[in-house]
Amino acid sequence: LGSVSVSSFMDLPPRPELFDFHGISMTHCFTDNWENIQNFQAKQDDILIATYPKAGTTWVSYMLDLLYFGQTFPERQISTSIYQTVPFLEINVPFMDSGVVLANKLDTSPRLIKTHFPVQFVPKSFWEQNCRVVYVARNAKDNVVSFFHFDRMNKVVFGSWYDHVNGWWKKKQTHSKVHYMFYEDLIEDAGQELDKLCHFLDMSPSVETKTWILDRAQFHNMKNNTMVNHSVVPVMDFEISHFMRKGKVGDWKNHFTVAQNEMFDEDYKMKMTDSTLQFRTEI
Ligand code: PPS
Repeated sequence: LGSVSVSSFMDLPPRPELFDFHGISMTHCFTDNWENIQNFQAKQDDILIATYPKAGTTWVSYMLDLLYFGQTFPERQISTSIYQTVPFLEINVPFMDSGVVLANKLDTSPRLIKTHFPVQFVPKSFWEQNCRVVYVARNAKDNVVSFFHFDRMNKVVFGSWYDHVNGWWKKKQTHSKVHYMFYEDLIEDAGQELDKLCHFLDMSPSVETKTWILDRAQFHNMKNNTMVNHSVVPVMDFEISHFMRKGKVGDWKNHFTVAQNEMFDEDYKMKMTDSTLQFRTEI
């Protein structure tokens, strides 16, 4: 990735078309490598970071990377981008190694692997190996705003937010190794969320280490860190929008009109009738 210059924007293919893939709207970048993805061999200690796009994937991925490797491989933090340290399993685009290739190249233990797949698309070896999964969810209003801005510079789709957050929520009820987190909780008290994460992972880092992780993973520090701020990705035009854009709860209020908000609430209520999931749209 690092070798691709921004000037190669001009050579990039047009934005991919959406199509129905097993009932989910997808683009070919995430389905072309389907067989290799489905045959991916997970290892017992792999950690899968699963999210609907724009819910806090990079934030939690980076926290996990710092937690496991921040102290032991400090050079990794300054020389290796998050695409390599936490490969995006289903990605398959011409200008870089596929997510499967990158994940298979990882020689760390554990391997940290990112996916945006709805739960039913996850390769079965992750369940067979009883891997830990960290799922991050974000309230629909802020998620859609973040998605909207990202979509102005790139395209990423993984079907309905409703199906995604509820599908993974259901999985959590039957699979003890799914840790379900909320973006809003992270914003409110990242320290507490890190403690819960450590408990789930059976880790007990020192107070100093946790303070260090929390500092490195603050929004403004990540925004200025080229290894995690996605500035090396040639398909993202930061003149249009930034990847580390605002990092807030409640930005939807700057985007939704009163009428849109009412319509949204009505539709939300209908779609979430059967769900026990509770989100906060402000804190
Ligand atoms: S992606 O493309 O799906 O992997 O994007 P993802 O990382 O899931 O989500 C990007 C949004 O997360 C915000 N973000 C953060 N917020 C607060 N603190 C920290 N440290 C942080 N890191 C990433 C990022 O700014 C995007 O949200 P918006 O609302 O667009 O700012």
